[in-house]
Amino acid sequence: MADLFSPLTPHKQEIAPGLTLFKAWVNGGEFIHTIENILNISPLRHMMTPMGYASKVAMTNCGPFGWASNIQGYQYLPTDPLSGAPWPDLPELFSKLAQQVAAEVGLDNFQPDACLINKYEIGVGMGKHQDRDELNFHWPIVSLSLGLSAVFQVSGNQRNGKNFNILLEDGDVLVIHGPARQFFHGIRPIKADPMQPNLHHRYNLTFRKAH
Ligand code: MD6
Ligand code: FE
Repeated sequence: MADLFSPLTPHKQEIAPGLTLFKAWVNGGEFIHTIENILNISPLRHMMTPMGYASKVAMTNCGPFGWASNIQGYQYLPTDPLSGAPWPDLPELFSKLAQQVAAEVGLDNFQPDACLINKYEIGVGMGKHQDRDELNFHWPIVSLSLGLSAVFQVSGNQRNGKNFNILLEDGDVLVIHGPARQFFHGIRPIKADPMQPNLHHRYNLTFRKAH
């Protein structure tokens, strides 16, 4: 009950139907060690896009499937193309968080089988896209932000629709499901934070059910 009056009490905001933000939901620091263990097995890399250039965001995966991009397109793969070995295991810390947050929006038994790890350096953003490589859009995408803040721009069902900006800060979790599941969204180039000059990047983890 001591938490009741704490300004740090986590909170939940429904931004639009199917788009729910959980502010300061986790202690970001608790995730960093686990991420570093994954990166030691499947390092971050700049994947080729179908447009023929290397993505500015560095990416890797953990879990039974990993999202991969190459000149031919996007797909979920059971193995890391760099090593030929399975992607690192999905840590229980990750699957528990994803399942708990999905349950908060009324989706019970969400069992993610893929976690895409994105790393952004200062000045790097991500273009507008939809996430539509998963088999069943009933399942949400649960997204965790760590480190530097980002502006997440969402424009509904149209790539060029009116943008709505959502600030994603360290420890925030965003869930996209239902009528928002295929909304177009992107990330504005990440800015340095003068209050945290030793912070040089942002991680985003997205928990998905690929198959
Ligand atoms: C990012 N996130 O936050 C990129 N996609 O760096 C996404 O592209 C995303 O946060 C689907 C659902 C939630 C997301
Ligand atoms: Fe996305």
